[in-house]
Amino acid sequence: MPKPIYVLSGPNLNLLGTREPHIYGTTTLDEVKALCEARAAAAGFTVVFRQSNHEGELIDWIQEARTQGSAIVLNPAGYGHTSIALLDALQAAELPVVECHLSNPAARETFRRHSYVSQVAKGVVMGLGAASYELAVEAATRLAAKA
Ligand code: CA2
Repeated sequence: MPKPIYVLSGPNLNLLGTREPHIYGTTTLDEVKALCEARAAAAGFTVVFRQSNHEGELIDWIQEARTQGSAIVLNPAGYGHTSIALLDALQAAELPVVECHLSNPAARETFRRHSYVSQVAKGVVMGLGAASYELAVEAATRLAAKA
């Protein structure tokens, strides 16, 4: 059995499906988890699916993925626009990284147009709601299978 795909979500994404559905959709994070598990299973992978509102906790999990995981799917949420520390952790992990976003940050405020995470991501999936996660997991399974 290959090592799992780590699917990590950043701050406020625990609110998914309960607030701002016009931007982030109505699917809850638990439902996103089920979609990711199904997509990974179809390719012979499992997922470790976690969300945190805390930058340091996300960094701890990226460090865990470095030895325990085969790829990382990350929705860094607001930290993508601000966190050099997350970028450093991802660089150190030396794993395929797929960045994902529910909304399309490029079509929103200008401050959302820059992502530190994109610098290390093999690919970015954005703007497709919960399907962004599913497609990011699909991409991660392909990258992990080739690595
Ligand atoms: O579109 C995305 O997935 C984002 O990563 C979401 C972040 C935002 O800062 C990024 O620019 C784009 C915000 C996450 C907030 O999550 C909520 C979910 C439901 C209700 C309220 C906030």
